[in-house]
Amino acid sequence: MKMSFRWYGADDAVKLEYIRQIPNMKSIVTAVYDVPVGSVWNETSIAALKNAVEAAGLGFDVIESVPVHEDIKLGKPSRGQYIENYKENIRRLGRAGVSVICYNFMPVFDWTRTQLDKALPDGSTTLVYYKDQLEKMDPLTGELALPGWDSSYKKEDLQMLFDEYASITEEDLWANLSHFLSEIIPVAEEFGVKMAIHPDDPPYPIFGLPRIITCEANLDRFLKLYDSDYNGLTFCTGSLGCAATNDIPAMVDKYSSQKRIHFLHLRNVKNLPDGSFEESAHLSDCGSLDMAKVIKTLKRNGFDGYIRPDHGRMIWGESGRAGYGLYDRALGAAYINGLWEMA
Ligand code: DNO
Repeated sequence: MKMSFRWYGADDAVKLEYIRQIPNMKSIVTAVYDVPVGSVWNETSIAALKNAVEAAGLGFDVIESVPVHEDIKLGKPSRGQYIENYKENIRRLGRAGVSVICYNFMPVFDWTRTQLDKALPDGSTTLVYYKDQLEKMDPLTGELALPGWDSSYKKEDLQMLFDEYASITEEDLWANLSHFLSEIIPVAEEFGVKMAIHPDDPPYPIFGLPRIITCEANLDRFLKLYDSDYNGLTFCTGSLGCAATNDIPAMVDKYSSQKRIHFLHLRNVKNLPDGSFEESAHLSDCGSLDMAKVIKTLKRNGFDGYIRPDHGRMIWGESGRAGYGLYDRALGAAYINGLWEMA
């Protein structure tokens, strides 16, 4: 496995120099944020990112994410141009040496939590998803925001998108995803870039919007839509693991032996009886997932893709991007290193 760490670019409070000091750190996971979703990324911005990462002694290998424009997910006639732009981004990133692109196909909202600073008994704070809080949230205010989300939506845009999605069924979303893959995967193959879809988080419809990258049956269906090594997964243990019906070690076993996992997000969650969940420290004992079994399985199956510790709690007085501070993610990386060595 190759250890990696997400970094939000020059204005990230977590400096590349600090990331480099985490033992076994090899690679940076990042993205260009200076153009709107759906546009072609400037080659100068890509080069600047690559230079900064490499100057810090780290690899520029994984992009998270090249976001997919909503018109592609909605299957609108205008999707053609956005798909062309997407292909051009794959070419540009491939030429810059990127080997994995992470993306998702969640309508409108990316990962969703209901509270970002829930205090835990040990004094740390964490991200949580409580069903009763979700029921009180209004997605149309334009005020919901999490790191990595498209923050450009105004109230009016959201209303329009919700109106458009009202007539989109899960089957429509599958058809639109299939069309997207049939267009982009040949380009990914040509440029040596492995595409790695991120599961929906949480893995079920929210706010009445459909979600399909949610469970084993659907991951099987997804991989069959385009049977190529270049059509693979970002396997996120926390996103899939907050549905208690997903058997995470078994799924990791299946997809890593098929060599379809190109990138892993390692995170633990504590599932609550009503289907709510709290993000926990990475250690198995702190949450509901058997992290040791996940790592042993990867090791047994010869996993050689990228892993990153996913969200951390806020500990030791750190403040910053929710889920993306330095300290708890670094502890997560150290824990993963330990499990890997023992495995
Ligand atoms: C959350 C992240 C996601 C992920 C996207 C991929 O912390 O894992 O936002 O980057 O879903 O497109």
